[in-house]
Amino acid sequence: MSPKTSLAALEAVGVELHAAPETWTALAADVLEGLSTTPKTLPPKWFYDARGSELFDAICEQPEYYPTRREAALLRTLGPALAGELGATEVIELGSGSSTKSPLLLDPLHQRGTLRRYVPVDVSASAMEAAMPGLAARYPGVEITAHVSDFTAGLAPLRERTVDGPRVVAFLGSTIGNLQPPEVHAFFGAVRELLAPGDVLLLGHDLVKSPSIVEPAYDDAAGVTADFNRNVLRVINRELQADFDEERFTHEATWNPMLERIEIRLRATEPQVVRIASLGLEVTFLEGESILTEISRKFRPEVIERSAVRAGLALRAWYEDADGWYGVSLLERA
Ligand code: SAH
Ligand code: AVI
Repeated sequence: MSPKTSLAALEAVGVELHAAPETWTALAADVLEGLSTTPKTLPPKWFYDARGSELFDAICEQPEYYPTRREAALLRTLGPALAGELGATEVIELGSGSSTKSPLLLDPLHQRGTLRRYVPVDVSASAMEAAMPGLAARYPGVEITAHVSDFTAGLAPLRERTVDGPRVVAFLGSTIGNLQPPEVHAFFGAVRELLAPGDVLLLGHDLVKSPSIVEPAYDDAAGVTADFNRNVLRVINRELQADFDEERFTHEATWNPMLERIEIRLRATEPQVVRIASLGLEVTFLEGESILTEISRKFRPEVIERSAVRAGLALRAWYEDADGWYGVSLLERA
């Protein structure tokens, strides 16, 4: 699973690349573990090959998928004040994807003349490759160091500082909602190690609201989210020589009121046996049996604050939109 991103292409636009791309072995281990247990699960990071990253961008355009528009609106309002308050010289963005909202933070920092370095981090080499030339042209003189890596696998390579001044670690899009609580704890702990006094974590989080709004956001009428969900089967077919028939799995997005999260599944329409040749594995599905492919947690302020405090972070500021659909917070090292 080597990234298609070519070092030469990125270097040509002045971007330094650090690649610890996802390996075949990591996918094999996750598939073996996730499909050999009941209930079956797969980690959501495997959605994001080139097609998956494009499908995610298409999800963001769907009328039902409000989080992107809501977060962008908040950042558009907050960006200039945040830039003034933080005066950041460096922005590390975790799960940056195609960096569409990044300019809402980077532009005001650049205009104030403080921005020196931008460090996007994402497992999707293709999203990185597509986004970087535009950003390099937009911010002349700003050092861009792209990391193709898993942000849950430790952030030690990001600790080193090459520019003086305040650092912002941005984690946007409510990607935090795709992490289980123990993963959030580990993630916050790792981010804490990146922060010195004066630095902040800028976190975007979707908030708890009526399932009548949340469920359609994950089951759009055009079927883009369904296609995104099935993409993980295409990734496994390609990388592990499997024979999943995506037509025999339906997309499902249901609100879990106890855990306040959307649960995204692929449900077998009929009994079937899937062969994963590279693993020498046969996976049996009963009719109606599902794979949990993603959770998308929705948050209350106290849940964010409690998780942060447990990991040695403190909530410095909380912002949300007028009807409380989406929030952005600033966290710092306690
Ligand atoms: N921040 C962007 C993209 C969100 S989509 C936005 O707000 O629109 C989630 C992004 O996180 C995708 O680009 C995906 O490739 C990346 N991602 C998911 N799991 C990851 C992981 N474990 N490590 C690094 N990147 C990950
Ligand atoms: C990336 N992440 C925050 C998205 C979400 O809303 O949980 C992924 C997604 N899955 C389906 N639609 C969007």
